[in-house]
Amino acid sequence: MNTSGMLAELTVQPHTPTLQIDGTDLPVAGTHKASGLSLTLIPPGHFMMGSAEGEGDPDEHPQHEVELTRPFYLGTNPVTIGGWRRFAQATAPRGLEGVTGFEIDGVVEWRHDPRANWQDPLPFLDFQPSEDHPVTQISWFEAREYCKQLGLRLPTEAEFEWALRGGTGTSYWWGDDPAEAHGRGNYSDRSMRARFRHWRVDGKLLDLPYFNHDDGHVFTSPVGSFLANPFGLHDIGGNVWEWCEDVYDPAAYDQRVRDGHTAQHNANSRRVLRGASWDNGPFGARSARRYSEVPELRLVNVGFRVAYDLQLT
Ligand SMILES: [Ca+2]
Ligand SMILES: [Ca+2]
Repeated sequence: MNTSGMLAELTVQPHTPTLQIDGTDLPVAGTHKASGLSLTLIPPGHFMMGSAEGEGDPDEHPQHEVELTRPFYLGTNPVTIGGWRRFAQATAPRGLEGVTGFEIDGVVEWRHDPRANWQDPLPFLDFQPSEDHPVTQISWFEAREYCKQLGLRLPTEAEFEWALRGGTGTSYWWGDDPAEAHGRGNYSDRSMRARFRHWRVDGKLLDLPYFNHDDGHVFTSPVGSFLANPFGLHDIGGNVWEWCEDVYDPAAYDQRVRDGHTAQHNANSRRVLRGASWDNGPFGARSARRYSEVPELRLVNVGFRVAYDLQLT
């Protein structure tokens, strides 16, 4: 089948390998013309979404089979500060209020900091990321607007877990051993532990969870600094949590919706975040881990990556 029509919005380098899906040869990678983003082909398939009994958080149960019937493309990396800057200069994305910063007394404590924004994501600690770091301090509304204006969309929660797992059924895309996280993503590590000994959850001080190696980054890192997962995606685990299209429903898995898509939008509902960030230790970094925030919130550990649908005719 001639794929030139359905791939008209992508630039594909000569000799790019292809994957045959339903009799069509699809390039495994391309560049989305309107956004300049690198995209990676995600094949259709089925997988067990969530965690087996006795593992993980309550909202990861029951584990259930999800089938994704169509291929799609996903951003090879999260959208960067440079990518967002090009968009922001061309349009004026509007979000709602809501940002956070850090307290520096040796405790990771989330608190509102009105100075924080995508250009200066962590002013309290004077963290100044370069243009190739993932953009953060972007609300769900802003991420969605970016996608809409560029002919893209946010991935669903099920698509994200499928893409993050990359065909694996283990705790992490590289297996079950946290010790093998080294080189595979930017998580809470020894460098973060050296800076913050504790974190605060619901007012309680706890030991900071961390991976027992040094990945070299306390906060965000340039995208693509670590190994890609089996589907060829960078930073899908670690670096930043990533907004998904779905409303967060802790009981969604009870419905066992076969294509994984959950509740309808409702303006104030929490939205799903997936894929863990620089502040997550071994438990938070698991492939099945679900997190959520209200859609107007901007956070220094939250960004997004885009999905692109083939223009099937
Ligand atoms: Ca780190
Ligand atoms: Ca991530």
